[in-house]
Formats: sequence, C-alpha cells, structure tokens
Amino acid sequence: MNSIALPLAQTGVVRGACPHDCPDTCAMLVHVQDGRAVRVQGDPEHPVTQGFLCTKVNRYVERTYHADRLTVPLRRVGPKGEGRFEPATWDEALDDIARRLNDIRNGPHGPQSILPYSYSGTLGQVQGGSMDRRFFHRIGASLLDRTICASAGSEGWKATYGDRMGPTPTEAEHARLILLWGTNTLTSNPHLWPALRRAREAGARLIAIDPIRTRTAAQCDEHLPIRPGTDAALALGMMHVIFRDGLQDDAYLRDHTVGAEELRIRAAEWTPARAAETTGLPAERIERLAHEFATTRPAFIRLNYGLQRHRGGGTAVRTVSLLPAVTGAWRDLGGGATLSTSGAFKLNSGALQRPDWIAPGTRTINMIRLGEALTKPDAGVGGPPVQAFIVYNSNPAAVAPDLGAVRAGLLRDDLFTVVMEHFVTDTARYADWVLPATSQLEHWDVHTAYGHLYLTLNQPSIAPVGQCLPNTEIFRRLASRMGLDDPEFADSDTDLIRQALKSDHPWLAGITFERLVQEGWVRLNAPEDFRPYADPRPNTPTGKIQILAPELAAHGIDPLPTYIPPAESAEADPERAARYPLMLLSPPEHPFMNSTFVNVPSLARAAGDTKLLLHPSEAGERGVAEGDRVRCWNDRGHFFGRAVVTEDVRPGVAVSYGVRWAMHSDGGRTVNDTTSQAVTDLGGGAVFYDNAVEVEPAPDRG
Ligand SMILES: Nc1nc2c(c(=O)[nH]1)N[C@H]1C(S)=C(S)[C@@H](COP(=O)(O)OP(=O)(O)OC[C@H]3O[C@@H](n4cnc5c(=O)[nH]c(N)nc54)[C@H](O)[C@@H]3O)O[C@H]1N2
Ligand SMILES: Nc1nc2c(c(=O)[nH]1)N[C@H]1C(S)=C(S)[C@@H](COP(=O)(O)OP(=O)(O)OC[C@H]3O[C@@H](n4cnc5c(=O)[nH]c(N)nc54)[C@H](O)[C@@H]3O)O[C@H]1N2
Ligand SMILES: [Mo]
Repeated sequence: MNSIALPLAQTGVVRGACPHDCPDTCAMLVHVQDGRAVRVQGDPEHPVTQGFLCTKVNRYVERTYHADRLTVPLRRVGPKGEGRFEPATWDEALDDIARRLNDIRNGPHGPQSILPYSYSGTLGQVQGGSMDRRFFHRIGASLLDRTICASAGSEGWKATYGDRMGPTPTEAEHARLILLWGTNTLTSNPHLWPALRRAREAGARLIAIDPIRTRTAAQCDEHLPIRPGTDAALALGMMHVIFRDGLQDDAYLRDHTVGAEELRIRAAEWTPARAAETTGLPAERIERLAHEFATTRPAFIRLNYGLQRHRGGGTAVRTVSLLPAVTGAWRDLGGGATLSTSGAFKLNSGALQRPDWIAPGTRTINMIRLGEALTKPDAGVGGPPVQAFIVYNSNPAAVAPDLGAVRAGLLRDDLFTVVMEHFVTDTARYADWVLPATSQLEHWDVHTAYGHLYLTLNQPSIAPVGQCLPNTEIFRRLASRMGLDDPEFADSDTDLIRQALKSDHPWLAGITFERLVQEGWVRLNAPEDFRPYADPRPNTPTGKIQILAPELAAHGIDPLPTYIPPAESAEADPERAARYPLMLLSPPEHPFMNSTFVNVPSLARAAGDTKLLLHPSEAGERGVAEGDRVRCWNDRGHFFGRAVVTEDVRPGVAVSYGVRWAMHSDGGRTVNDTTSQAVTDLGGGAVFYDNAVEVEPAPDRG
C-alpha cells in the first residue's frame, strides 16, 4: 500500500481498523469511489491480517449501507418493546434527553439512578471509552462493571502473571506442540490459523480441548472432548504426571514463581484416574498429554474464553496458565500460553476517561446482573433504583444472560431508555429514544489488540450515513446541553487519539498520531524476540509468577490452583442436574459477531435457523430426530431450535450457537433466556456455559 489517501477522499483507499471484539484487530483498507465505500480489504502488508478479512467483516460495506440502517433520531410512539418510532430532529432528541437526565440527576434519587451500559460494538479507544466516560463520571452516574466477556480469565491471569501477555501469531509459528484450549480458532481468532498451519508444516501437532468437535477441532491432529467446566482438573492431572515423572523445570520454578512446592502437593492429589473421572477423558490420554506438553519444545497453549464461562472460570484459567511455568515452556520463543496480549498496550486511559472525576462512593453495577439491576428497586447492590438507562456499543436485550429479567426491566414505564445504534436491535425496541451512530467507516479511532502487538489507526473513509453522529459527538452535545462546561468536553476525536498516545511507556515511545496517519499501524516497541515470561518481572504483589496468590484468599478463593465444579453440574447441584441433565454451550455462530451482523442478509442465510445440537444418545432418549423443532428450557426460560443430531457434541452437552436476535427467533426467545446471572469465582464474570437445561420435541404448530 503506497497510496495513502487522506480521510474523506472522494475516490481512493483509506486505512482503517476492524472495530470488532476479536483478538485479530485487522488492518483494513477501505476502497472508496465517489464518496461511497465499495469494498473493504485486509491489509496485505500487515503481518497478522495478511491480506484477508473474516466472513463477517468482508460484509462491512453491506452492513454500512443496509436498508435498515438508522439515519435519523427516533422517538418511541408505541408501547416499549414493540419497536414503533417516529423520526425526530437531533435538537428535539438531545433537548429532551438532556432535560430528562437533568431532572433525574437533580431529583430525589440523584445521579446514581442513571446507568450507562456499553460493551464491544467497537473496541476503539475513542468511540468505545472516552467522552462517554467523561460524561458519566462528571454527572455522577452509577459505574458499570464490564464483566460480560473476559473478566474471570483476566482476574485469574492478573493474580498469576500480572499484565496479560503471551506469544502472538508471529511467535506461535515456532511452536511444535499447540493446545487450542477452549477456543474455536477458525471462527473466533482466524488470523492465528495461518501461523498454526505454518507451524504444522514444520512438524507441530495441534490438539483441541473442547467439549464440541468444532470446525477448529475437526482440523486438528487430535480432539479431546472434555466435560464442560473441568479444565482445571485436566491441568492438575497433567501437573501430577509432570511432577511425578520429574519433568518440571525446577530452576524456572525456583527463580520465577512462588508456591511451587504447594502446587506439587496439590497436584499429587490429582491422579490421572481422578482427573479422568472428572474430565471424562481417558487417564492414559491425560498421561500422554502431560508427557507431550513437558517434552515438546516449544509448547504453546492458546487458552481462550470457553473455559472461563463457568463458575470456576477464573481459577480454571489460572490453573491452565501455570502449565508453562511448571515446565519452563515460557523460556522458548513461541512457548507459553496466551489468553490475551492487551497488557502490552499502556495507552493513557486516565487522560481519555478521567477516572479522577468519579465521585467517591459511587456504586458499581455488574453488567451481567442487568436483569436484577433493572427490576430490583435497590438495583440489587443497594442505592437508588435505576431510572435512566443509556446504551451504546451493546445489545443487552440479546447478549445479556437471563433475558426474561432484562426484558421485564426494559418494559418498566418509569425507566427512561436511550439507545445509540446502527439498527433497531432487540434493545433499541425498548428505547424512548434511538440515536443513529456512525460506523467505523465514518469516524476516527485508535485500536489496541488482544491477539498481537500492533496499534492501528482508523481514519474515516466516508461521510456519516444520513444524520449519524459518532458516540463522542453525541456525548459532547449532551454535555453542552446539560450545562457541563469543562474544556475536556470540547476535545475533538483526533485530540482524543493524541491524548491516548501520550504515555511514558517505552513500548509506545515514538508512536505518534502523525506516524499512525502515515503508516496506518505500528508495532509496539516490544522486544523482537518476544518471550514475555522467559525472565519475567511480573507486576504481581510478590513480583513473581504467583502459583500461590495469597490475595485471593481475602476474597474467599483458594489461593492455589484448584478445580471448582460448574455450579449447575451434577457434582455441585445433583438435584438441579436431575431436572436439567444437559449442559448448554452457546458459543459464537461462525458468520456472526456476538449479536452483530445477524441482520445482514448474506450472513443470516449462511447461519440459517437456530440449531440445537445433541449427541445421538441424548436425542434418542428424548425422541428427538434430526431437523425436529425442539424446545430447550430450564427454570429461567426457554427457546426453540432445530435439532441437529451429531457425535460432534459429548453426551451430557447441548449446543446452540449464538448470539441471535430475539425478534428474529422462533417464539421471540433465544439461548439467553436460559442463561444465568450468576457470577464467576473471580472478576464477577458471566457463566454463559454453566447452564443446565432439558430438551424436548416441540412439534411445529399447525
Ligand atoms: N466469528 C466470531 N468471532 C468472534 C466472536 C463472534 O461472536 N463471532 N466473538 C468474539 C469475542 S467477543 C470473543 S470473547 C472471542 C471468544 O473467543 P473464543 O474463546 O475462541 O470463542 P469461542 O468461539 O466461544 O470458543 C470457545 C470454545 O470453548 C468451548 N468451550 C465451552 N466450554 C468449555 C469448557 O468448559 N472447556 C473447554 N476446554 N472448552 C469449552 C466451546 O465449545 C467453544 O468451541 O471471540 C471473538 N471472535
Ligand atoms: N449466550 C451467550 N451470550 C453471549 C456470549 C456467548 O458466547 N453466549 N458472548 C458474550 C460476549 S463474549 C460478549 S463480548 C458479549 C458482546 O455483547 P455486545 O457488546 O452487546 O456486542 P454485540 O452483540 O456485537 O452488540 C454491539 C452493538 O453495538 C453496535 N455498535 C457498533 N459500533 C457502534 C458505534 O460506534 N456506536 C454505537 N452507538 N453502537 C455501535 C452494534 O450495532 C451492535 O448492535 O456478548 C456476550 N453474550
Ligand atoms: Mo467477548
């Protein structure tokens, strides 16, 4: 790419970044003709993007100019949830919202009765978390704990290693044993795959550890169909064998960790037979996996989010992540484990978000307990009821757990709801005001990554569609109408990017806005020989890798790696498991991005109807045949799907890929009608896959 067009060129190629919640954070080239985007392309020069985009983002232009795209503010005219609106002007919308928010802020319940709600519509630093935070911090709104995705694993990793870092595709290519542990790489992290393929061509073995034979597992040399939520038991069984057979790296453990001896004693309890009973994997296979992991160099674990969406998810991530510390795999280029590389990016989030503006004592509401927050008068955490709900970058009426409770909350007549969106989503249908937001092609942003080390600039390539405004601009205008006159509300989006880059971290030295405009993306100044824990100085309380993390005990958590059975498993709750004997997993559907792209016709066609996958033995017991309409339910709710009878799922497990829109779904219900608002051991994370259900045939009506 030599011809770098300036933003808003009428015709040319503009450099952008994929905004979506994915480890790959692709560098995108947007082809523009006469002011209209005609095509997006992966940057062929970017070492991770390698010239290709995924199934979904290839359709970004189709989504941007979708006939249903919001172009003007909408005011609700029908009952909540029905989705009837009339167009309004920005002045009408913003004047009304500013007045209502000021009334609520100055009313008897005070500003904490305002709840912001945002997540991963864009991972941009600017449109995802800058003016919005300044705005809510300044008015004194409740804080949102953004736990829906990664907080269990993040906290588990933090307690163990401090910052999240690990081999990226560039290093993983050198590995000779690769465990894809709780991750569907080809769907959720596709730009890792070329590196894995090259590793394999050089002799590496790939093993998938997943209750489902996913498209990724099917491509691996081997698939270990583990029982959901039992990964810590597998890791402890492997450690048992490693210590028993003297395959541990004593020098690494001595120099870089605390708690190795305690771990050896703990692992001694986890004989392969015991681990086999818990995980459902053969004992001899666990023995062999332990030997392979300890003796193949480099050995790499890509551990991802599947295993943390269960009650014990934080400790499970922590436990698995310690395998390379036990064997010293971290010493090798391409050895170790990667949960995320986000800890490598030390942008100046303080300048962007102004956490110093948060009033002391402001309460925090956990986003996955939204149903409770909207339906309990004290929001479940104490304090005033939620009276205003401001949503952007998220679709909680589709993605949050326990949707029955969420909908009950959104239906409240005394709740004032504003949704900033590209489309009238499930959530927007309940809004008093829907505000049209710009897409990634229409605004500035800067992106970190959680699967590599490149910082990427997004330049706008087209003018906003219709009257759409960037999130930042909506909050700027609201602030001004509400009488907030801090100069920080006048910063432009490019000012915000410059502020984000103003960091004294050496890995960001010399990475300026001007350079990003010129080059599009820049690798952090991390060492070329990237082995982040070869000779580590982790920023943990002890300055060591914490096998033993004493601070966890203060939260009632075992400070040593351990196995915590899933909350809804037979081990933890036999009575519940007798009523609901199937564990329902609902990982991403290949052509969708969470609940985004669900309304893009070509991708909706590719995904087809909601499916419910069952093992032949489970289907047989229930009289369910391939293609049957089935009902899947528990005490929280139900949804319908088409049965797929397949040995790709373990007995005892049901699968329905997500995240669907309720409004397009059979009976208006989705998997998230069955999922629970319970939280993980660490980080208050979501337990989407710790979800016991039952399934029955539900013959088509008529
Ligand atoms: N196409 C596409 N890509 C995406 C997304 C998307 O929606 N669509 N979402 C993005 C987001 S937000 C995220 S967080 C990432 C998620 O990235 P990944 O974590 O790689 O995502 P999943 O595809 O959910 O893969 C999780 C896998 O874990 C398995 N699993 C479930 N429970 C367990 C368990 O207890 N143990 C083990 N070992 N495996 C288990 C599931 O069967 C599933 O195959 O993907 C991102 N990429
Ligand atoms: N059952 C089940 N549920 C899950 C999961 C699962 O695996 N199973 N995965 C969970 C995970 S990992 C995650 S991360 C969450 C994700 O949940 P969300 O963060 O809600 O992500 P999306 O569903 O992609 O919805 C993002 C919305 O933001 C909008 N948007 C995009 N860009 C912009 C913008 O610039 N401005 C504004 N105002 N809006 C924008 C999009 O149109 C879209 O409707 O879902 C979770 N829910
Ligand atoms: Mo996520």
